Amino acid sequence: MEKTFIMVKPDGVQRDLIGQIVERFEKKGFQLNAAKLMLITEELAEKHYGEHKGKPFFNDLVSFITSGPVFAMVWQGENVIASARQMMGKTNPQDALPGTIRGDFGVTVGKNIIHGSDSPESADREIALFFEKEEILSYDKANQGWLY
Ligand code: RTP
Ligand code: MG
Repeated sequence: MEKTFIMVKPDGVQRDLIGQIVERFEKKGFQLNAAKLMLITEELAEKHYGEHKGKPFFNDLVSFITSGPVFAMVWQGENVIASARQMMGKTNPQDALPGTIRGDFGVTVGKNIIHGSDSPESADREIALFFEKEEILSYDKANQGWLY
């Protein structure tokens, strides 16, 4: 089953949006496979955002993403990578539609609340950067006898 890496960025954590963001993915119907509150080291930030090295916003991006706790997650489901990107909205919250996470909660491009992998290759790479294999749990949601 397709998996993606989703992260509530430091601004989303500071603004107490973890619960609402998790709820949107749960209500959509995706399955949470892994989650942790953590600090990103500079080394991890530079690996995670390696594709942006050399761009004018790179240093600000690294200092922002390492500035406080993030909430890192793995979610799974059919087409979850593209679907999550739609739920997040455009990179710049000014362009993100109402109803999307960035459209509803964000204002500036540098503080846009949430990260989500942009392709299957990015998802594999990012999940491996943030989680050990044993931390990722897929499970059967079939009735196990205690749902009434
Ligand atoms: P992300 O990787 O954080 O999920 O965001 P994204 O795919 O929508 O956007 P991306 O192009 O990968 O950019 C990574 C993050 O860099 C910041 N950014 N600032 N013009 C700017 O000042 C600018 N452009 C990008 C954003 O915070 C973006 O999320
Ligand atoms: Mg990106």
